Amino acid sequence: MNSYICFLRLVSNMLNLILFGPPGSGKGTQSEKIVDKYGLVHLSTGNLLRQEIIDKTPLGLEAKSFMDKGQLVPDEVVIGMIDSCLEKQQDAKGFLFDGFPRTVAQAEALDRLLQFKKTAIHKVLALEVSEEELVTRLIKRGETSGRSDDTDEDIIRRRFAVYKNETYPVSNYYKEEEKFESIKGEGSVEDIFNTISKSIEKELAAQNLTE
Ligand code: B4P
Repeated sequence: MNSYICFLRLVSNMLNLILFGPPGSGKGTQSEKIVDKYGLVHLSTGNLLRQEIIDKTPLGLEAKSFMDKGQLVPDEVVIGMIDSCLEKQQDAKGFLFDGFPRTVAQAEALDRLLQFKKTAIHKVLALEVSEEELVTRLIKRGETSGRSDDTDEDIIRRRFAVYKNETYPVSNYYKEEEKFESIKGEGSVEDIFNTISKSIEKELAAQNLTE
């Protein structure tokens, strides 16, 4: 199916996806390609928080103290941020949530926010990558990104511990709703994107959003 047809079909119905996975699993990398092909609105809490830091807002200053230590930013801060983004995007054909939800409380809040818009999450695509590969990727990104949370291996390892304790349980939340799908996140960016595209197109077909 070509992306133009996909885009047109989405006008009459929303498609809401979550890209899930540990730090450095390629969520940001794959998100760019997904929103480009399917015309979804990209909501990355990591990007939104980094922009708040650049703008030196009070929210950004609060967030920075957590992010620099490899911790999660408090739920109420992140949920409030997503709420106001959803409000501003009344005409969206659908959303791609990247790096959100990261706790079960965030997942529950997202369900409530989408219910308010008379829609829901349709699919959670989870990128699976080994921890050693993740560390290698993040240290490499740290050499050029200037991100303070990528340069120190201890902080990177702390982010994985936070992922296991606080974020991994979110996968069970969506498994119970039968919305969860694992995607092999190692290999070339293009091959991973092809697998993701196949899964999205299956979902579009299931929703009768195909030709
Ligand atoms: P995020 O911005 O979400 O970033 P991330 O998890 O570190 O990385 P991502 O998975 O997007 O990886 P990328 O594509 O860049 O979070 C940063 C911080 O913000 C969190 O630690 C937390 O403090 C805070 N935060 C964000 N959301 C929050 C929330 N909801 N609640 C609370 N706190 C929150 O890829 C990584 C690297 O790998 C790149 O260099 C890329 O080029 C490379 N790469 C990608 N795909 C590859 C492939 N197939 N092969 C080889 N390398 C690849």
